[in-house]
Amino acid sequence: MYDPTLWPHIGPYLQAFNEVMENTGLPNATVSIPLTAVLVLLFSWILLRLVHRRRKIEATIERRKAAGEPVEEAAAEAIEEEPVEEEVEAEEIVEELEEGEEALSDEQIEAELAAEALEAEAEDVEPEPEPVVEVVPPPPPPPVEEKPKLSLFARLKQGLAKTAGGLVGRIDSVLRGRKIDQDLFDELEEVLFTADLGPTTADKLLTAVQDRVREEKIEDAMLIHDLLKEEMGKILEPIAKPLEVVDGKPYVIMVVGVNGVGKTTTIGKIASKLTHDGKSVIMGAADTFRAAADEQLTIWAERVDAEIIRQKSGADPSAVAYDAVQAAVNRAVDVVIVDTAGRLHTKHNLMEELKKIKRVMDKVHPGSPHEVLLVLDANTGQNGIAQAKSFNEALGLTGIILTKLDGTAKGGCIVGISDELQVPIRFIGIGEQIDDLRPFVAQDFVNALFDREG
Ligand SMILES: Nc1nc2c(ncn2[C@@H]2O[C@H](COP(=O)(O)OP(=O)(O)OP(=O)(O)O)[C@@H](O)[C@H]2O)c(=O)[nH]1
Ligand SMILES: [Mg+2]
Repeated sequence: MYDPTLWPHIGPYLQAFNEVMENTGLPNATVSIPLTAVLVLLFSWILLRLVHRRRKIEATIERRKAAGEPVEEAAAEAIEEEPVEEEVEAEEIVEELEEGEEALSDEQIEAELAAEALEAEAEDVEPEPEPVVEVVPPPPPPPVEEKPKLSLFARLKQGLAKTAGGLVGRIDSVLRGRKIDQDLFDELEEVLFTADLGPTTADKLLTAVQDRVREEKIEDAMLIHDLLKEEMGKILEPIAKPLEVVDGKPYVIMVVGVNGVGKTTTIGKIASKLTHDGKSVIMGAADTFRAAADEQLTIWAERVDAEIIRQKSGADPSAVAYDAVQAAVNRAVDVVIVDTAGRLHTKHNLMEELKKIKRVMDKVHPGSPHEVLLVLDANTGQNGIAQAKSFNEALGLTGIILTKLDGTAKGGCIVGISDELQVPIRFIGIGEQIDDLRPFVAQDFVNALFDREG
């Protein structure tokens, strides 16, 4: 109600206003005027904030475009800071600008794609990557695995899934309910020839099985499953020989293979085993070709407490190998492991480069390298046989390491490789972690390959 002592000067106007308000059922002027004023101030403040934020986002986007950086991050930055209503606005502004303004140049797009690829790669191996500040970040060793690991047998089985599914399943379906005759052997031959074993080994296996069926007068066709398993074990047994580092002062190991098979990771794993056994290790970063390859190896060296010898990117890999072996000789280091750039086994010049690296090592430390290890990706299947043959012809392999047997792979190819080349299998890689390298045990491998369960 109107109080004349409280509002002496504007009394008549307020009284009239009050009467109108009372008639409409709204609060009297003593309440409504301050309330209106507060509301007007509040709306003005929100409006000012929105305009201010919009300007800030536009300025950020302009700055990023000028620097050739992705504009989405500007929106993301803005969105992170903004309350929910403003997220929509930030996204709209980016869309408007992307649509309405002139497109980025090809160079800028290419630069962005390259940066994106590198970021994706970094995210792949590191769950919480640092903000990307380098143009070419090294692929770091994978983070320490937290989830419980499968048993070695389970991982082997998983790794052989493609071979086993294609081979053992088909063998059983050929054998089931059949009498042993030439037709059955013809069908078995077909199955073995199309498996990852390779034709020569398949032929050898079949002949051995036929001989035993005849000699042992076997009549139950299902027993052929066990015969094949035993014969495969016989092929693998002699070449299951783990790496033995003898006193070479230094003992020199050269690691080769095609791109991305796991050479550098495997070197890290081997070095870890060796330093754990109390051996001193020098790593030679002779992959001077791939950007940041030496950084990748450096991370492993730090992790396993090994020393690293490296030169600038693009340097002659033989020179790095020379330095590494020489340093190890001078300092009486136990083992040198030389990493090399991945290369296709069909590229003549690149294979010649490997021969040169090998020759140089022999010059510094006669008789070295003591081990030339070929790393093979188990997913390669039969192409692994071709790779192994080429690298063996060029370098004279002393051992093979079969990696990525933990994934769905085609590890059965190792039977063919072993049979045709007679090169020992030193290790199998069953994961990305530092301790995911195991000696190759022929019987475990065959059991996993022929396991019918699950
Ligand atoms: N699952 C699994 N991944 C592996 C294994 N060994 C290596 N890797 C992964 O394979 C990828 C390539 O490994 P690298 O060690 O960089 O391969 P590389 O042969 O040195 O590659 P280049 O030097 O580029 O030729 C990485 O992501 C490794 O973590 C393994 O046994 N199992
Ligand atoms: Mg490498």
